[in-house]
Amino acid sequence: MDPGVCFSQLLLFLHLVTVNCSPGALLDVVVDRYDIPKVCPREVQTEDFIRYHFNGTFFEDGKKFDSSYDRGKALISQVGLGRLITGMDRGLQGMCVNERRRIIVPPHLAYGSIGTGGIIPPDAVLVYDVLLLDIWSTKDEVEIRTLSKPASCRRTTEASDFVRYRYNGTLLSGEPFDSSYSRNATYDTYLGQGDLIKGMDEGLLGMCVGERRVIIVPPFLAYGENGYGNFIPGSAVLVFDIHIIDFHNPEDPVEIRVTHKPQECNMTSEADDLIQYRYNCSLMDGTLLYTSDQYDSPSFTTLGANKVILGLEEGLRGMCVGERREVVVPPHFGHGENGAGGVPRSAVLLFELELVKLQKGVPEGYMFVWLEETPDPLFPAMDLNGDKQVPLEEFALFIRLQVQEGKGRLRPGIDADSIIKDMFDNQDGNKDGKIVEDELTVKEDEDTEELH
Ligand SMILES: [Ca+2]
Ligand SMILES: [Ca+2]
Repeated sequence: MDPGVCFSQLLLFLHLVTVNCSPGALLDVVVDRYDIPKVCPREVQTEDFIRYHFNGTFFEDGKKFDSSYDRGKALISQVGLGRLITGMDRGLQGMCVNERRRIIVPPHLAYGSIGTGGIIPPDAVLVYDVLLLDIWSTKDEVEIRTLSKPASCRRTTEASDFVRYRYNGTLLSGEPFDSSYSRNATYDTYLGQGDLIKGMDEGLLGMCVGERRVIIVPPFLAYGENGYGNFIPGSAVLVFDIHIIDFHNPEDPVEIRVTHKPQECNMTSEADDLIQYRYNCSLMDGTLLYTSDQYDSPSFTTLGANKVILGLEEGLRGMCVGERREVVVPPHFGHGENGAGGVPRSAVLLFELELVKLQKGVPEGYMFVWLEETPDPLFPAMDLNGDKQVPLEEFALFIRLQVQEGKGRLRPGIDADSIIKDMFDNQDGNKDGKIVEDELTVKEDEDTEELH
């Protein structure tokens, strides 16, 4: 016998010294919990399944008779029901995951006075050094521990939502098996449609955007007895540390929250208007993707001209100058499943908008519209000095008068002089620099839109 063992046990377990140094007299197992983790949320009980490593040696000479390390695989067993030798059924009770303990088993609680063929001699006292890796019971359910939850939560995840989250996946022992952080991309999936292991389909329900929780999944709701790949052993409990980045439902509309409405609001933006607006575009976790502040002046767009994503278009409509909004755009009204630029695939976007300027527009294809009845007949109205001809200068004066008096509107965002010149050229059929009544009549019939 190694006197060192006896000596150390003498120091640690004075009351056991006699039996330890005379193992033949052991009446029960002797358990030395020489490495207990600080946190032990669960202790082994009868009927629990465990996964563990062990080295088995003879007490007498310290020689090894078995080792899970040599087998290259941890052992799985159920405790307390006679599947193990009685000494182990007793000695494993109360053990924590990551605990290391030494269990000394007298022969009557091991292989008795007979031993086992060639491996364990008769009356052998056995020493098991055990490291517990995993523990679960058939009665276990998915366990959820909330780490942080945002103060406000518009709604929570439900089945059929599409959710994007980051996660660390570890075994109960803390050993990592997978992490979205290592891939620098979110994990994206539908919920409640069997795309995930059962435990995750359940554990991810009821979460807010930005929420963090730990989801502990027993093996029968995870990868079962077979495990998965090289990293998830058979019958392993899985621990997922989850951070929800965003989620949406394919049925979700664009969500508009007005955060500031000016007292005076008698004109709102609509299709064809030329608007100028400030924006911040962020992911739901607050990551700023784009902002109009990066440019010298706020952005311009013509509503209805298909210049911005559908969700932003919708969010910019019906605004008055000075109004501010928060607009949540699900990916089907944004950049879709493929993302774009800095926008990740299937990302929900949050726009903070402010309408800076609003110029009422004209329909697509028009340069000028009448806001009141078209003068009829038109030519005498245009011919301001009554000399039966309308040169460019007179035409321009006429059009500008209509705009000034609120009777007509030029297309915004384009130099007025060049629009008026275009309009004039369209009417001046023979290109002699003046419009006469006949030209206008003909043009009116075939190309009314230009002056209508
Ligand atoms: Ca004239
Ligand atoms: Ca002419």
